[in-house]
Amino acid sequence: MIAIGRIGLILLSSCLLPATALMADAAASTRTFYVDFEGGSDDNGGLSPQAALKHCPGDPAAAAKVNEIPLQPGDTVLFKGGVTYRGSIVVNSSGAEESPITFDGNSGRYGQGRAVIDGSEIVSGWQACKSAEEAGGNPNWKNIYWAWLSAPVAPFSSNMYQGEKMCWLAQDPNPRDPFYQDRSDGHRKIVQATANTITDPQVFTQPEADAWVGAWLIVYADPNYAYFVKVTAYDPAAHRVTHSGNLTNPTSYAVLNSLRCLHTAGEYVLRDEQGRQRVFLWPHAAEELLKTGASVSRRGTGFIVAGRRHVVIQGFTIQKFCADEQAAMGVQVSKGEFITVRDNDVRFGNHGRTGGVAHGAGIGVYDGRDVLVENNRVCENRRCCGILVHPAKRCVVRGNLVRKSGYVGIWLMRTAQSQVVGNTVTDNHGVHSNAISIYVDCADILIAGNRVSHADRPLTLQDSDNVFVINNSLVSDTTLAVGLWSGRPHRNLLFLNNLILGPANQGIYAVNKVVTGCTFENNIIGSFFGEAAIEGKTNKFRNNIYLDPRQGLFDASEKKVADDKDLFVASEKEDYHLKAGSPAVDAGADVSGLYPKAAFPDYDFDKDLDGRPRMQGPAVDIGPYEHVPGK
Ligand SMILES: [Ca+2]
Ligand SMILES: [Ca+2]
Repeated sequence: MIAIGRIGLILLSSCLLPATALMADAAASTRTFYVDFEGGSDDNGGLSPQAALKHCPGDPAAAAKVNEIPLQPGDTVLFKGGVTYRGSIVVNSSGAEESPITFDGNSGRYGQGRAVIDGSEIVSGWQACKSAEEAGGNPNWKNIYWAWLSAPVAPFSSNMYQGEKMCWLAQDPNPRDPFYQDRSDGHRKIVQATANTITDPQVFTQPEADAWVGAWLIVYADPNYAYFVKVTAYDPAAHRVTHSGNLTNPTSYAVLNSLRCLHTAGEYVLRDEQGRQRVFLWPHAAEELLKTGASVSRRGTGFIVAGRRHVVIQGFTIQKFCADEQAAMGVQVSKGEFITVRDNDVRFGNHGRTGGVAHGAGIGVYDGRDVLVENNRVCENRRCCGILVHPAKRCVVRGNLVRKSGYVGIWLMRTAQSQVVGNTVTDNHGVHSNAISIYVDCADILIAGNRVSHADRPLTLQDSDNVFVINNSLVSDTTLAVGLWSGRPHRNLLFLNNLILGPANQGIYAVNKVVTGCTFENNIIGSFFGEAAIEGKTNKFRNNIYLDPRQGLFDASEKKVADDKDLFVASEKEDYHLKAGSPAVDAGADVSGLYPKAAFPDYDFDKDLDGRPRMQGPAVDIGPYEHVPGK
């Protein structure tokens, strides 16, 4: 029998038995509660599909008697598949060793497909604009529809969607990719500004004193950050707006949330009128809007697991969480122990805060112990991290797909004895967004078997010790592949069998002057570069291949390969497997003695990135993929 307590994460994360087997063992003495948000009622007992509850125990919107149901170790709360549950769930009980409390959104035995936990509410009652005047003079008025909101939402947490199609606060100039609305691409350069004004005779030309009431600005200013500020006054004669910020060295800006910015399908504007709020939208599809409405986010977090132990959350779609001035979270674990978050789709979140640099996350672990975040798909969360762990001990982030996050894909801070393994992180191009970051006093971290592509800065490390980077493909399409940031010295970093490559042969960028006690072996690296070259004496270099012909070699076992076509099957198609005859084949050393097997006994180090046995042919290859002889 699997043991999840003192033996801890070693067995938990090895996942020898699925959770259903755990539940089956305990089933005789435990219960299944059925939740059907569409067909259930809080007057029911919940213990059969016919007597399903509407709300889950722990939802603040549930009837008092539902929230008084004490969930017990071994209980399962089964949500009806295919049903959209509009609510937030605060897990209010703990399971026990071998008997977790399980929240299940896709058991296959109740409803069809996944249950959806949704942070939004539908806005209906849409009407077509009947004149330009009704649309604030907008020449596109024939495409614009409007509706009253039942309660106000803040512009940056409104997070409007038409079904699965994202809408965004109207912006001028139009953002290049509205998902990354806070990027400065296409912003206007600031010519004249103070800490709280912008003067622009090209843009602020309207004679009406109320021309920019309700508008917001995204302003880039020191320290290289996007600030969201509200327009508070407008002086037509001076072509100047005053805003709520107090900014140093503003460099570029965009205007938002004005009908003057509404130029394209997907954009919307929120206006306060007569004590109510009206939304104007140029819909993706007008017929669909009139039939099914659009959604705005009303809740900030899907599942909150605070101070609980032995809880499993699995099989859900968790979407559209965003609230005013809150860090958005699909799943938030705080002060939780022995928590598993598995096989969920966490998507369409957005971050509601306008100030500060704190961001939300699809899945956030705060002060967690023995937490497993496994096989989730965390996708399209704006201004959010994919998976944020800060701080934690024995946290395993494994097998997740993290795609299109607005901020860092997977971020560990103040975390120890933890793993980031077997994840795919891609399409990660937000402001200051690295794909995987290990920062602020992390220690004993395994980064292995991850595939990062189409990302700014696939891996960045700062102020952390004993970080083991093994068998990863870390490819950037924009910039450096690995950043060793400044701070205290980097100590005992181990890089084995990685591909570390950015455009123009960028590789590992070292800001820090002191990188010491580190080992780089069997890697394919674009080059080392940066403000402080890593030096060869206090670090060990063996059997690395560099693609930059200017790269100096640290050790006689290393080589330069000027053309990546000699190494890979088809790098132009992003196929970085080694081709037959590649100088990387059988050119590595056996580094198995360096693997941190004692610290991570459940990880199989003897496989390459494809899961094949590491040793093929007479010797180990360089890079993450072992070439199969004869192929
Ligand atoms: Ca626009
Ligand atoms: Ca080989």
